[in-house]
Amino acid sequence: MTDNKKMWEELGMDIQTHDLLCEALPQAFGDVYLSQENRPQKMDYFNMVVADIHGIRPAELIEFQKNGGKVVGSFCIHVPDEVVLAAGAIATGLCSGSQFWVPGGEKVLPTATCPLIKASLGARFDRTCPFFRICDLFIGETTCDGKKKAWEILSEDAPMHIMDIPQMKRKEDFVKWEYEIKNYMGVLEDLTGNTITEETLHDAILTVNNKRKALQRLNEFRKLENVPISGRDALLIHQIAFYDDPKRFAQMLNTLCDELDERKKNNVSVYAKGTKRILLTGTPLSIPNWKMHQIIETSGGAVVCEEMCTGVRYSEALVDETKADMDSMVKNLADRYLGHINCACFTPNRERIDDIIRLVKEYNVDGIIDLNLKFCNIYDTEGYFVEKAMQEAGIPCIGIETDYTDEDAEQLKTRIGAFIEML
Ligand code: BJ8
Repeated sequence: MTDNKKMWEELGMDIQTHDLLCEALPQAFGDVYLSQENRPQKMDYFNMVVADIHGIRPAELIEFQKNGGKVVGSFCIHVPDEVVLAAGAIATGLCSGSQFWVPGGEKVLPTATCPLIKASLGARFDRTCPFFRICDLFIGETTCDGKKKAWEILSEDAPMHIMDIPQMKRKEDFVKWEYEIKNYMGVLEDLTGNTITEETLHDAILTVNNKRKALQRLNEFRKLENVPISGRDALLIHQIAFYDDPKRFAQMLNTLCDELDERKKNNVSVYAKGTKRILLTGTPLSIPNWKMHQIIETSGGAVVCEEMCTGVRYSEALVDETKADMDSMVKNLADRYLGHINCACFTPNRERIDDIIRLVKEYNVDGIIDLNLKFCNIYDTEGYFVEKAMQEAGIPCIGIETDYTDEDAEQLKTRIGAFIEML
């Protein structure tokens, strides 16, 4: 801890305020995670990462920078990590999931902005998150209006590059996204002084694919009748995927999956028989936002799948692994990063609805919770189609809107408990 303090001071953080966060996190983690019964032993690694989330990984990033390395932070799964790795830099996620940072964001943003955006800006402006101090470059994207405008404010304080994501998926939009990726590659080459080669890009594609394959392997276990790992633990792993070293992460997750294989052989389940299987869809759940999973899983439900960016939207599709010339590999990246992410920022976005229906079958889901972060207009509006399609398909579905506070926890418990009861 003393070493961490020194590091945080050197990063120019507001130590006093940050201490308040450090005090609150272990309690929250204990309540949601350590209170679970029969957790896989190999969750130890992920527990350790969270226990020292502002210590271990930031220290690694700083060490990397001391040797001339650059760290690039991003806020959206449309931004391809592969090109960051190919340029010899480290990519890290930056989306913030704690109410702790929201008031700081509200100093510069309208209150009617989603908590994810407010928390992200608050973490930077309040100087209470080491990741937001460390990054050499911040990558924004033009997905939703809230983010677009927030990046302009963030750029007053932080070095930013913005990727202009198309809002449709026509042929010309893919061409445009290829252009954006190439442009991004140039920015990274300038930042790092390294040239992205066919070799480094191909290696990076394999590295990120391997991380996604490990997540896919994890999610396969969640399709079983006897689910050997809780939704809470699976969520935590997906959240850590955005921060951790990708090779180490894949290795540690595969080790956990070996343990889950054993559990599968022995028909071990972390849930009692008859627990209702829930699919969560909607806006992302950034670390440490564990609220919904905690409520569902202490109200007679099991979260078996997240159709979310902190879920299968991140892990399902792979980039074509064929080693090819630069243009072809960039095209493959564009295909994956535009074609296979069904964010509500697209119009139309029928593929997301199709995905939900497919996932319901694959994960043998009893009911769907369509989750919206307060003030996220695009997901809220798209909820119309989600609920309509589920009604047509005869799949029970409930729409929930919430934020990062605990103020509505009791009310949510009542609503979710009643929903699960009627499944
Ligand atoms: S690909 S979901 S990570 S944009 S919740 S900030 S949309 S107002 S986070 Fe997202 Fe990329 Fe889409 Fe995924 Fe805006 Fe909505 Fe807030 Fe959101």
